[in-house]
Amino acid sequence: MRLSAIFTSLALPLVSLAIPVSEYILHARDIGQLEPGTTPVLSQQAAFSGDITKCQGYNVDNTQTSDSGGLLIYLTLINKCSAYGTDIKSLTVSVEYETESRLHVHMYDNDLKQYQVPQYVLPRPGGSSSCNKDKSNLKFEYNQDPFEFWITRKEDNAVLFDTRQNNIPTYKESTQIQGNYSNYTVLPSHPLIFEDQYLQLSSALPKDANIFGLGEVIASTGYIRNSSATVQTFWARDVGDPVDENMYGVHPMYMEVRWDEKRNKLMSHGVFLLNSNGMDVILRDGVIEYRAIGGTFDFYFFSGPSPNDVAAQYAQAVGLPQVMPEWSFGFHLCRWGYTSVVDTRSTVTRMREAGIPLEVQWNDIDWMRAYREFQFDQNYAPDDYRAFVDELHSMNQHYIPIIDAAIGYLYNDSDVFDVYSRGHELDVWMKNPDGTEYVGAVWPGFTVFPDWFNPKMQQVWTEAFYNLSQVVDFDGIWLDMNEPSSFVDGSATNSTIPIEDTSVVPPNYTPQAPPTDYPEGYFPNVSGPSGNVTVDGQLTYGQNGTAPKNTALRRSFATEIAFEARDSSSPPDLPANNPDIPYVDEPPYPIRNQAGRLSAKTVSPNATHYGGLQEYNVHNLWGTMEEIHMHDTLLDLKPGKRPFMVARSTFAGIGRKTAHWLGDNYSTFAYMKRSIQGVLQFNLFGIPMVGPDTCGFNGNTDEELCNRWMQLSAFFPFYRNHNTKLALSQEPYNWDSVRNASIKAINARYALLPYWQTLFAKAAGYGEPPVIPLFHEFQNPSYLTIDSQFLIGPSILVTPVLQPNESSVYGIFPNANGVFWVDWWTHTKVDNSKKDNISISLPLGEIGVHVRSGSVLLLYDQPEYTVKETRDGGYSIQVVLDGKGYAEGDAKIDDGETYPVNELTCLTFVASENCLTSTPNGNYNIDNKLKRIVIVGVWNKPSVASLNGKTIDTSQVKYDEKVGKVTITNVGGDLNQGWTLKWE
Ligand code: MIG
Repeated sequence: MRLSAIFTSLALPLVSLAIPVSEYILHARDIGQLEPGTTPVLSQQAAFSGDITKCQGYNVDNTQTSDSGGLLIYLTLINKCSAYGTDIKSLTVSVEYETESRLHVHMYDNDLKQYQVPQYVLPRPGGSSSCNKDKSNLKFEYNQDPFEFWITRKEDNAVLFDTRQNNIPTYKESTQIQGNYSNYTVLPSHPLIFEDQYLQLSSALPKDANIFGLGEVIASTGYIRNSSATVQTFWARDVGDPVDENMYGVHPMYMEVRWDEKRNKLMSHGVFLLNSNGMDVILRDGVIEYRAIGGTFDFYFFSGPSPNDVAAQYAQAVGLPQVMPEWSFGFHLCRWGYTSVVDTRSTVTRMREAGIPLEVQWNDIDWMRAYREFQFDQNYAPDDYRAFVDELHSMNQHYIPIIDAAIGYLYNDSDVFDVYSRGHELDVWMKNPDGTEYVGAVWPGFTVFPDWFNPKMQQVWTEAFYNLSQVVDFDGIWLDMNEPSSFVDGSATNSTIPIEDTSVVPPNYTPQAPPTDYPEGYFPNVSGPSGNVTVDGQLTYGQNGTAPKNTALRRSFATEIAFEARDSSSPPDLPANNPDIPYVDEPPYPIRNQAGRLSAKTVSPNATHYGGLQEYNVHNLWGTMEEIHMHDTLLDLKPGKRPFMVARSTFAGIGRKTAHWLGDNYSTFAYMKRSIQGVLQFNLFGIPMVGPDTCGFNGNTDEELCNRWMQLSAFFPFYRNHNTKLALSQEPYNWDSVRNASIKAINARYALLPYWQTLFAKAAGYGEPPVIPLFHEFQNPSYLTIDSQFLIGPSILVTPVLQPNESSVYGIFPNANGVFWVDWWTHTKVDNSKKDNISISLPLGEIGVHVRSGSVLLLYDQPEYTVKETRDGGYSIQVVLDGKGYAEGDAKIDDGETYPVNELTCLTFVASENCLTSTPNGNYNIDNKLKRIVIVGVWNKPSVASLNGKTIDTSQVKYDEKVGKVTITNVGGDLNQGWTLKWE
């Protein structure tokens, strides 16, 4: 490729390298190197070598033992290193055995200048007083000169993390990975480096290590990562679901899984680096290398050894996921482009007419006046809007509007925008380095950005939502654009450039024409636009002054509400450590942000927060801090009710407050498949309430893709169909086949709601992920790469068709220890006794859902239009006996809405020797009755069945000999009591 062509097409400033170029230099600003006469950026003029091979690391000076057997190790720099920043000469390594399975190793600067994530953002778990070195399953050992450490799992003597340079392979040549950045994969040596703007640490990995996590990412390899050629960057970024690039969220956590031949078992462990600064993590065969541009090395190690253990131990450390309101498991419908209340209401009506359950209707930014949130578009006039949301509630349905991160700026002196003005008055918007308000641009044009570190921010936020709630009684909130996204690079104004004189022009990214892309294999010139039911994009009323008067546009005195401070929330702790970063705009080590500069498409790292804290250090926390404030606001508005929000940018641990959707995917079969790896990834990250834009966001969908996807997503925790502006309508009523497929899948989903609630209660209680890959349950190394199927808990296996034009699919049906699977709908057994890889027939409109032998599931007996009606209809129990006639299961039942949960009842079910028992335990009173019991795997027709010793009338007992199924109807059982069912 000709270099000059690249240069002219790049909008990046051209820079040249002042630092000497050697083959080992990691410096990846190779673009611009050949352009003479340009001024290097400041950080490159500085005397940093860019050559890590000169660094020799640190010596141990001194150590101290703590009572719990932990350690403090004091380190001194061996030689001047100055690779990409100023060396920090004295470090402390604190080693704490926090629990038997968790070891905390924190390497920090003695001066405490480096940034550390506030407790408010991620409360530290701390240690259990009863844990000590001897009880721990992990062992920390180290060398003195230079300092190197390694961590062993005692149980199997496996070295899990190993910074000894002799054990880590070096790579003097780059390996080709996608993009122009292969220099990043040169790993010439592995010293510990700790500079103000560059921290580096490497650890040895097994060859071909099985790594999961390090997201948010859509990896080209699927859920499993490419451990021989990966550069994973952590810098929150607004970008439509790219492959192998940094994107919305930041979760510097991985799980590694090894096959233990002797034990015949998978041995897994987890590693979490708690650091909010920009970072690259490099994987090459035999090594993982961390490169952070600030902060400290605050590591947590989790001993596993089962994959579920690792996920649970991680969630216990960073925060257990919030238990979600039951209604949020219903079907959600959204799109960008519902132009009015009338338009939105007609969608709700059409869903009901089509008989497709709709639990939650959403609106995108269309509801806002000129995209300015908290003000209403003329076609969303307050009275109409209020009436519409009230209607939804009267039908037991729910409503969620979008809120963007950035707040519209005033256009001129006569402009009115209460929320901006109130925030200006209380001085809560982010600042330029000179103390003026930082002004970027998003949908409303120029915008400011909330400063979540400001102690008054919560008040401004809650007031704004209180006022909104007086019109729209929303049930949850959708938090978009919170990386935060800004469409211009830098601030449009500061103390020397008044906004009137700015040269910055806010771009308009609103799609002007319908997309022309369709799913793979769909040719519109042959087939025409499939399903030509389109939503009317024209204003239906409101022209020529006929619109209802929009009172919300008038200035109302911002309601000042004195909310009582709740115990659960405390104001953000101001940084103990507030470093003044010298090269804040262009750090000497340029992380591989695929947007380019750190400031690209977001707020500049030089913007400041309360107390002078620079965005450079906390960029990756922005979304999560918004979510923490939003959570408090939602609890203020509806005390005691489970908050529900769905957010785009997330940081480690925020599953304790929010759900997440997988962002702007594409209407393609490839992205449908990728939605599975996304759901698995966020289940590993402790944010289990997650799902994709079903039927696809960017581009047009088609009937076949939407049919398959509506069925697939029905088995993900968060189930929402969402679409971009102007793309072909994709509500499930648009095609008959999609309608039928959706109803079928939603009915199965609603029957399974008690099972979902049980899995989420366990996640909230101990951190076990609800949605898991096969290898979490079945110890088989060949299952590690499977991400075209997944499990819901231990008992439900989902096998979708992910290709166009196919009506059957091969799936893995694990058969270890005689396990078999029965079809959810027909109860027919899949014959997996000889092999586990089996083709099943799944014509359009069908998805593989199978129940594992040996399971007892508590279900809702009769799926209805809404979750409430479904719940009110009572329960049923489904048993699938294993080959020995045994099955077990449990259920956790609560009222589905109270926060925090204070009444919960657990039911334990055991089926054995022609007998099924239920044992309740807990304080929640279950009103709804048990209506039906289905037992699959009874191969002799029973002559008599009895409940608690009382014979059940034969008219209530049916037998199906084909699948060996006993069905008992009209049970009328009270689940608060223990009971025994017998059949003979
Ligand atoms: O820059 O609000 O991810 O779901 O429809 C696009 C419009 C802004 C991005 C979200 C998408 C939403 C869209 N938003």
